Amino acid sequence: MSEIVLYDYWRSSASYRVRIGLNLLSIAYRAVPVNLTTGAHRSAEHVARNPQGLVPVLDIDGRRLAQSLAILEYLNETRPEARLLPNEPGERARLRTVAYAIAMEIHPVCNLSVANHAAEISGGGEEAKAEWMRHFIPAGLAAVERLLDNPSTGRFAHGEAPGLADICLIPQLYNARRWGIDLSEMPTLIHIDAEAQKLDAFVRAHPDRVGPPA
Ligand SMILES: N[C@@H](CCC(=O)N[C@@H](CS)C(=O)NCC(=O)O)C(=O)O
Repeated sequence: MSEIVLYDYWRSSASYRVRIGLNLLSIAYRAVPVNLTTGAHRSAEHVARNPQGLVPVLDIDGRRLAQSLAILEYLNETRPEARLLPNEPGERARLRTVAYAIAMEIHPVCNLSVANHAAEISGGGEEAKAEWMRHFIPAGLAAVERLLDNPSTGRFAHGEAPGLADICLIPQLYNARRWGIDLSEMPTLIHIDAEAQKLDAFVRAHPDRVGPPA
């Protein structure tokens, strides 16, 4: 079997998602850091891996995959033991709604390259960037809190075991805290975060555990 290699960056939310997914499925991998702060993701070497110049990229099963949700769905579909989404179609759609609300709505708007550009063209510098984050992240997460107000939500977004929605949520909460966003009005999100932090798969994927590139 070919070696599984994850090209990632410690503070990248999308990479953090894939680290959690791999850990939950007990898939061992070698991490290769791509330093976003030095522009390594725009190097010819990395653009050859992913024409978008983004992390994560995963080499697995003789394939090279990008886009965290595509990677997670691939793992879910190819590993028989994987239960990242429930079987019932309505519940699957509900959990995908939560995952997409984070990964396709909050995250792209608050990607550092987007926020940096907004700060640059507004001339507002670091304060404009922080204001941008404080504008978009709480509104997005407040909607996720309401989406999770559902009888099927338990310790996690779907019952007692973590899945795709939680994998997207936990890195977004880490990111929100980095920007000093007040989550106190979001008890369900705080509760799920606390439950996730009890699990080794989430603890080992945490940016503080991974640390910056040497
Ligand atoms: N939708 C992509 C997002 C990937 C992404 O935006 N990655 C960020 C780090 S979280 C990145 O590589 N940023 C570099 C840049 O924006 O130049 C995914 O889910 O994989």
